[in-house]
This record gives sequence, structure tokens and C-alpha cells, in this order.
Amino acid sequence: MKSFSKPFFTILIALFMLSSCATDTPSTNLAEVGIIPKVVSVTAAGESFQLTNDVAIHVATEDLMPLGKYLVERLKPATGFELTLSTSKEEASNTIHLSLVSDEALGNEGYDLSITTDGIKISASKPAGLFYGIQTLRQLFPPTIEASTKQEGPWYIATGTIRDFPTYAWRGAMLDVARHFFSVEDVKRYIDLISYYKMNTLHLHLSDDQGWRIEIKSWPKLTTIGGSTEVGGGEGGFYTQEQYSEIVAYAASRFITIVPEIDLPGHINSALASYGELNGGTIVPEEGRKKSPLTSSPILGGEPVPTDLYTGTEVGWSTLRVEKEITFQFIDDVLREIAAITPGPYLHIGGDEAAATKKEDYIIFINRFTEMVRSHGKIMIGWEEIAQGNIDSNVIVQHWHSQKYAQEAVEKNARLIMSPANRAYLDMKYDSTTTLGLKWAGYIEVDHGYNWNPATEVEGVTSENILGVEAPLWSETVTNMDEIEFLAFPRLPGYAEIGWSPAETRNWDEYKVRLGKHGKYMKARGIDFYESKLVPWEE
Ligand code: TNX
Repeated sequence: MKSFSKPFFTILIALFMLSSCATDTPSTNLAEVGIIPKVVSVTAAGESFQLTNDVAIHVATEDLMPLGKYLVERLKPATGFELTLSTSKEEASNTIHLSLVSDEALGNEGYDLSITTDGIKISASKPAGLFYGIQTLRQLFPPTIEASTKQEGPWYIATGTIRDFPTYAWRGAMLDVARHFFSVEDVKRYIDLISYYKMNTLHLHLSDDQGWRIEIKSWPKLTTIGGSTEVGGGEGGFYTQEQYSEIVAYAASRFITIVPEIDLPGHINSALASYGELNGGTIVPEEGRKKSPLTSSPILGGEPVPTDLYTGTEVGWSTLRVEKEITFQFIDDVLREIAAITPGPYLHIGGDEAAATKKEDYIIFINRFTEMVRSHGKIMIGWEEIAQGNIDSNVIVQHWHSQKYAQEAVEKNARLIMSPANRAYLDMKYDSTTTLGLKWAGYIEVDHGYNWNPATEVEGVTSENILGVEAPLWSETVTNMDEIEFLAFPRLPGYAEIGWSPAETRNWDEYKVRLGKHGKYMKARGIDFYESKLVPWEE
């Protein structure tokens, strides 16, 4: 019998060792990991760092402790590690070190991330940058790092350096909690989902025809009556001022600014059903009318009496009453109470689709809102129609539909938030087969939602006029968190990338590969997403 030679066995053993290594060692190429939003620059070093229970987290100064804790908490469920956290200026071996440095080029939100076989360092000029460095770091681990239960490991990540900062200052999402109400817990989860992709604003649409969702102490019926229903006739709900503050604080811990919106002077039926004296002659559409404790039949459309509640989905039929000063007292009270519990600089006054308000009245309203918001120390934001008012460079206009209004806003030196409905509305259906969502602005498959550039969207509007990008999710058809996630994912990461990454480095063919890698991360986070056929999902 022929005997095997020694070299043969050596090769066999070497091959065996190589293959067993391959199952343990991750991709060692930092440039191929697939981070979303795409980073500005990355240099791969070709080795790997292993996170073990012995790694310590060090923050350079005491005030960075919350960020250190946040990191410990993110890594704990899947790894089972109780990483120690302490303050230390020095960079020691086998640590993840967070520190602030003075590097103006990084701006308020940029960061440097360096990974060697010996440890990890994140530095930034502001805490927000460290937070975004941590989000990038999370994406470098295998997808199971996002699981809520203990996983196998090992936890290798590729070595190298990343330097990264955003293109636009405003990277936002909007959630309509008025058409259907969503709990504080749901909003917190949405905050976690969007901050993972480095979004920094959450705009809450807090009032509409179908429901008033924020407690106003000086006008209590707004919530007891106006908040008592929603689309489809469900029981609705509202946030107490305390709960709203809890959302604001949670958002702040994820470097997210809450932008509260009270939609005026249209989209206001929930307030008119609560206080008849505000009613500017509103006639509630028949389909969706719901008796409230204040309305006894018959319906007295045209008179200043409380309207019926509304549970349908039509838009553009309600209006405040311009002639009576009580209306402006009401608005001022609402804006004052909300400003007092909103640390962020903005108040959004809606202003959209006020088809039941006469044009001359609409202008009066917008001009008075502008003064009022200013008197409460805030910056006014409104949907694009407000460009018709006396607005200036202190006002922000949110573009959703009309090129003309966007251009008018820019002529008046206002800055724009870009939310073109046919690209960025998360409530549009993906295609003709998806059941959730609307389609008035067209279907938005994942590629169509990604493939646009805010700076070339409207003729005459350039990046200097643009504060950033926001993806609104209107909730006429959406009733729970699962449905929110199905419409938001996987499109939302694309809007985050449009806001963060330089336009000239973005293209769909490259993006879809990174998005394909993110499927496993979304699954590990329990996100119920739409598995678009256009994306090469990694198994
Ligand atoms: C238009 S966009 C609206 C909302 C609807 C949305 C549905 C805008 C400022 N107004 O009232 O919910 O379409 O997609």
C-alpha cells in the first residue's frame, strides 16, 4: 500500500487550519463592510480587532460617560459582555477610547474612527460626532451584534481608519401621530431606528383633522375631545406634556432634535370639534363624520359651533376663523406652551393644503404665525405654501410638491428642507402590489427613493439654499409599529445617506450592495422590512 508522504500531511493540516480560521475571521477589509450612510473616507489596514469581555471602554472626560454607557448597553445583549467603563485620558491597549479633540474640519457631527489590532479610538470635536462614530462602529461587527439575545460570536472587526462628516445639517424623519396615534414607546423605537443611520431630527406631526395629540393646559378640550379618535374611528390618544418631554429627552440622548408641528390654519378640525368659537365655517365631509360630546345634531356647517369629529382621510376642508381675535389667542397659547417644553430651536406651523381658507386670510395667518413663533424665541418652519407669506431668511420652508413655492421661498431668502413627495414620502407604496400606503405621488421603489439629489431637484435651488432632507411618514394607512417599519425600511437608510454622504460619491448600483448587507442587521434588530427584489439581499 502506498504510504502518504510527510509534506502531504503538512499541507492537509495547513489547509484544515486555514479553513477553520476562515469561519472565525471576519472580512478583514474595512473598505468592504458596507456602512450606511456611506462614509466620506476609509482606509483599510487588512487585519482585525477582536472584542472580548476583557476590552474596557474609556471616556476621556466625565461628561462623556453617558456615551460610554450607551456603547456598553448596545454591545451587551448580543455579546453578553459586561464591559467595564471608566474615565481615562490615556489611550491604553485593549480599550475602546472616546475623546473630544479640537478639529474644526470635523464640524459638529463628524468623527475619526481608528481600529488597530490593539484597540479602537473614536474622536470628534463634539459629542454628537462620537455618537455617530459609535453608530459606524456598530455596523462593523457581524450583524448578530444587533440581536437582543446572546449570540455566539466571535466579535471581530476589520482594522483601519474612517474619517466622516455629513453633507447636510438637517437629516430628518417625520412621523404623523395625528391620523393614527402612536405610543411613547413606539416613538422611542423610531428614534432608535433613525439615529442608527445618523439622522438628527424627528418632526412630529402633532395635530390634524383627525386628532389633537399634545396636551395644552390652557385649552384642555383639545385632547379630551380633539384627541379622542383617529382615522378609522379608533380611540386615538395624546401625549401629556410630561410624556412629550420624555420623548424630547430620549431623542436628545440620541442627538435628535424634536420638531413639533401644529398644523394651521387648515388640517384643524380636531381643534374646531373641541372649541366651536375657532371654527371658520368648516363643513366636515360626510364620510368619516363622528359625533362628539359637543355636537348635537343637526350639523350646523357655516356657523361658529363645534364641528363633528372626523375619522376619514380627505384633506383641505377645515379652517380656523380669521375674524375673531380669540383664534389668535388660541394659537399664541398653543405655541407658547409647546415652545416652553421644546428645547430645540424650531416650531413647525404646518400651513399646507389650507384650501378652505381664503388666500387673503391665509396670508394674514402666516404673517401672524411668523411674529408669534418669533416672540416665543423659536425659528418658524412651515410646508411650502407658506412661501406666499412675508417670510425671510429666519424662516424655513419644507418643500413637498410645488417647484414654484420652493423657488419663491428661495427668492425670499428662506432655507429649504427637501421632502419631495414623489421621492421621499415614506407613506407612498413601493409598487402596485404593496397594500399599505398611498399612491397619489406615485410608487416609490427603493431605487427611486434613493436616486435623486436635493441640490438638483428644483431649478434655481442649490445646495446653499438647502438645510437638508426629511422623509415624512403620514399615517392614514398605518396603524402600528410593524406597519411603520414596513414602509420606512428599507427606504429610510437611503434618505439618511442622501443627507449625510456627498452626492458625487453616491450611486444606486453601489448602494444596493451595501443595503443588501444591511438586511441581516435589520433582521437582527427585529425590523419588519420590505424585501425589495431590486436589492441583492445577503443570505
Ligand atoms: C399630503 S404633504 C399632506 C398630508 C397627507 C399626505 C399623504 C402635506 C404637507 N400634506 O396631509 O397626509 O399628503 O401622503
